Parts: sequence; structure tokens; C-alpha cells
Amino acid sequence: MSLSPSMESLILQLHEISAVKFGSFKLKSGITSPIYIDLRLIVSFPSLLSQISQTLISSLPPTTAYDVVCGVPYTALPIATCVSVSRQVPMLMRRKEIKDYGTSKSIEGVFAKDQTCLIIEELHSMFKLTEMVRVLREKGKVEEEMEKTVARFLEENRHVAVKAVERPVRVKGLEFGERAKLTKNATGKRLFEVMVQKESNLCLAADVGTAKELLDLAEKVGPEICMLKTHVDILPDFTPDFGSKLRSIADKYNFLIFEDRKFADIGNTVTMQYEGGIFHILDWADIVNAHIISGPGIVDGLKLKGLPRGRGLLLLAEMSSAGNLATGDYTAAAVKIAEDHSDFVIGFISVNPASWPGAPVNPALIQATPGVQMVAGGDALGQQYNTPYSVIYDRGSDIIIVGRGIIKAADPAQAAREYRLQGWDAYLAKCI
Ligand code: 5BU
Repeated sequence: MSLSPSMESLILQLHEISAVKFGSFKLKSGITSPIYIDLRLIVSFPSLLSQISQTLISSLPPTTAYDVVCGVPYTALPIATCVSVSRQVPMLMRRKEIKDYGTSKSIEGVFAKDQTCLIIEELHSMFKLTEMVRVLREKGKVEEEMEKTVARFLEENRHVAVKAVERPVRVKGLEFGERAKLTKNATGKRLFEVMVQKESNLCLAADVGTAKELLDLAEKVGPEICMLKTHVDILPDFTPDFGSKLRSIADKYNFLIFEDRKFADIGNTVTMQYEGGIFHILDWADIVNAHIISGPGIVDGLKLKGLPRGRGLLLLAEMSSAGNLATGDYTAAAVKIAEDHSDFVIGFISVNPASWPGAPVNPALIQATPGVQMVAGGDALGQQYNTPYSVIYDRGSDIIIVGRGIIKAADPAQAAREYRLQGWDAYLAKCI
């Protein structure tokens, strides 16, 4: 089917201003692409911007009714602004980064429940990339060889995307209850069982300012969570009875305690860090985690102290922060170490376990993922957020770890309930 002349003219103009480029481009995902589209440039070409906005609106079915219009940052924001002004429809702005000060709002603007919002995301809805490249080839702007290269690239990466979504579905039938029976570690088994009992795959990252606040929060949110994660070294009012106080709340509400200590030293040193100091982590934390940067000796060291007490260990196979180095061979090394120590290692801190080679890995091992909020985005210091559904369903994780999404909410208990339901629904969707 051929495109309309106005659509063809739009494609030619985009090429003219170099918003469509051909060559070799490394994308954010790490993939190298032969085509790159940078629509942020259109703000410098007002008539093109207005033409795109009008084309977008006229491509909607005539019966489409909407009360507000919202642009997804950043590219679609100017387009949404044009639509808003020309149609005199109020606009909303969805934030890319959610502030953790001020109002912490993820959407700016005035709106009401039950209103219909037209969300403007990108140009893809107007024409396909293959159509765009075909027009440019027909008009002599690109060679036939390039058209074939782009087509091949799109075909190959369509499969990558599908695979990433399909992988977790293959664990169908292996529900948490069954996986509990596969694990060799008492704490790993208990964690799976608690998840089933409470219908919760939510871990609260309790990064509050004081031990008192933490214990109050644990009381409020306890019924919703399978695990509570601490950073005990940020609590200025830590006292030796902190551990036993938190333990009694954990017993009351049936959740596990995970101290996010991120051990990273040689085996001999971590035995002392785990057991001693002022925090005595070994006495009260069911689970701790470790980097594998120092090699498998760190697991041997922690195991020496932890296994006789029935404790469990998570290995940092991936991290949520932008630009982190826990990728590729490093992640694979974590999987190997976990397999070799599956009596003590209960699983991983991971971000996208569905994309690991050979995924899904051993179902006895649990996947826990930080960097989770209701809206994807990030903070100002490199944290990157995915939604509960994306983390559990698309990326193949088991547990969502949520901090500021809950603790900064006006009602943390209510927010925790919402995260629990979303996380659990995504897990159920995987089991069907
Ligand atoms: P947030 O407020 O939801 O962004 O908190 C995330 C928590 O998870 C915080 O305690 C981090 O220390 C922790 N975290 C993380 O964000 N990313 C990682 O890769 C690892 C831990 Br490991």
C-alpha cells in the first residue's frame, strides 16, 4: 500500500533535516542499528513540527474523543503541545524522572478521574520504518542495499523482542509453591512459601531516616510484603536491640529480612563483617547479598557463618543503575557461582533475567529486582525504574523491590498494597 503524498513529503523533510540517519549507531539497548531517528530535532523546524502534529491528529479515527492530551517525554512533548494549542484541548505532561522532593508527582497538569487522555508517543503510529525507508529509496535518497540492511535488522530484532517476552512464559507450571520444593536452602524455601501464603512478591526497600521510622513502617506495611530490605548502616539511632525488634515484627507479619549489605571483600574479611562489628547482621538478617567481584571465595566465607544458621545469600548478577558493569560475562559468572553453591545461594539481584543466556535459569533460584516504580523512568542519580508488570512478566523476575515508590507515598500501606497486587497479577499472568 502506498503512502499519501503528504506522508511522503513528511518523510523526505525528516530526511532533509537529518532526523533520519543511516550508518552504524549504537542504541541505548546496546544493539547496533543501521538506522537512527532523532525526532528531537523537529523543535528547530516549526512548520515541520506543525505538519507532523496535524498528520498525527488526522490519522485518528474521526470518532476519537478525548478530554486531555499527553506527550511522552521528550520527543513527543512538542508534538503534544502543538496538538493541544491547535485543538484547544488541555495538556498533561508525564515526567520521565520522578522527583523525590516536592510533590513527587509523575503527571503534571490538571485532570480528573474518568477523563479520556490521548497519549502521543511517536511517529511509529503514522508509518512503519520499512515504509519510510522504501519512500527514501524510491526518491533516490538511500541505496537499495541499505533498504535491505534495515529490513534485515528490523526482522532480526523483532525476534529478539518476541523472545524476551516469551521466555518467562516457558516457566509455565513452575509456580512458587513448586519451586519451594526444588530449593536446597531453608531460607530460600521459606521465602517461596511466604510468597504463596501472602500472595505477595513485594519486597519493601525500607530506606528511611531512622530505626524508629523503619520499625513503624514495618508495622504498617508488614501485611503486604514477603520481604523487607534494610540498609542498617544508614540508621543514626541503631541500637543493639534493633535486630530483635525487627525480627519480632517480621515474625508477626510473616516476612523475611534482607540486609542489602553488598559484601564485596575476600572470604576471610566478610566472615567478620557478617558476624561482628556493631550490627551483628548474621543474628537478625535471613538474607544478605554479595558482589562476586572478589571471586567465589566470598561465598565460601559467608556460607561458613550463614549456612549453620540456615541463612541465605543473593548474588548481585545485575544492577539497576545506569552504566553499571554487572553485565554479560559478569552476570554469567554469578550464575555459575550460584549453581556451584546452591545450598547457600538462594538467587540473584537481577534486572532482566529473561535475557540471560539459557534463561530461565535453575528455577530453585529466585530473582529479585530493584528499580521498580509504577511509572518507568529514573532518578537524578542514575537509578532506572521499570514497572512491576514489566519486571515480573517481561523481564522474568520473581520479586519486585520497591523503595521510594512506597515510602514517599502519602499512604505507604496503600501504596504497598497496590504494588503487591500489580506484582502478583504479573506473576499470575506468567503462570497461565
Ligand atoms: P528505590 O527508592 O526504589 O529506588 O530504592 C531501591 C533500593 O534498592 C535501594 O535500597 C537500593 O540500595 C537498592 N538497590 C538498587 O536500587 N539497585 C541495585 O542494583 C541494587 C540495590 Br543491588
